[in-house]
Amino acid sequence: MKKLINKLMLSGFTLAVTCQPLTSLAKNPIIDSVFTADPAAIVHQDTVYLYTGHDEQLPGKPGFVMNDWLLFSSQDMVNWKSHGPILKVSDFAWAENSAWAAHMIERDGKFYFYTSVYYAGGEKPGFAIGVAVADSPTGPFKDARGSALLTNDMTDHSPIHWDDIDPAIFIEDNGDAYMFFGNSVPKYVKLKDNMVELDGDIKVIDIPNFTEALWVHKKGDNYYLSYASGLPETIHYAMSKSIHGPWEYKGLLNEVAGNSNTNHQSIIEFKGNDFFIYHTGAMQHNSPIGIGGEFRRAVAIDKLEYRQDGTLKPVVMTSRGITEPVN
Ligand code: FUB
Repeated sequence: MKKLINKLMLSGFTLAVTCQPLTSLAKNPIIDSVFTADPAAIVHQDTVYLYTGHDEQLPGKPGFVMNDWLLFSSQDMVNWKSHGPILKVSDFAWAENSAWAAHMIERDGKFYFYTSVYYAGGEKPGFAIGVAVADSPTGPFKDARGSALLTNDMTDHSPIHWDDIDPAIFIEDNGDAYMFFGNSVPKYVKLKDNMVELDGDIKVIDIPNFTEALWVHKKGDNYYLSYASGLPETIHYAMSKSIHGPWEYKGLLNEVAGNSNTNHQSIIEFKGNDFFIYHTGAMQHNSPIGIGGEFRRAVAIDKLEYRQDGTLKPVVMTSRGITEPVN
């Protein structure tokens, strides 16, 4: 018996050692060398480019400290390469602080990076949306306008100064581009073909209990509008047959993400697999950068599953993350 136990322990040990490279690379949060938040991913030439915010707050202190945006890439969703900061608030000469949620989209070989930043100028100081552009997903990025694309004085749906944040861009098959955005009141506006000017009125979207973090994606002929709701935030979604709605509320997509009041999703399909990318405050205390929290968030990835009728199953958040490389 003792011999058998020894043999089992030995084979278990051998297995653990053999599997280590795979399991140690696959985990949630996916990056533990820096705090990352507000994921926005794109797929370009068989590579996932994951843009994130960068939480720099000290443990136990309140408030977001966010000065730049980071980029990571992967060819298999398991191994991630860091490209470092790709843009900082000070690259927008008109912006003051707060590198909040951003979104990336490619059009005609150019890469447009839309961001939320605080702008003290104008008639109504508050959060604004800027846009930077590059010829490659890794940059170098530069302010595409030299001014904000959308400022707080351009909307009056809410009295708060952070109601124009969290841009999410969607380009229709016919080339029409739209920017979804907002906190408290969800809104969208058409963009000109040059992607750096608004084209028409800002419209309000009818979805229940909206807080922030809009994300639009399409699968087949269904449009999906996901968003953060309540506080602490859970992610919910609605579906439509048109980018203009009406949006039919479908329910909960992701529960409160551990130890974080905010939750912010990015949804991609990569090599035929669907992924839900989000952030949590669940960084372990013994990580190289210490414990996570509300202002020390970290990006995690789990699978996204569709039902036969096109509706989405609630995401199962895991600490193991994506364990099998996607090839
Ligand atoms: O990271 C700062 C803000 O918190 C983002 O803009 C929101 O989506 C929320 O995650």
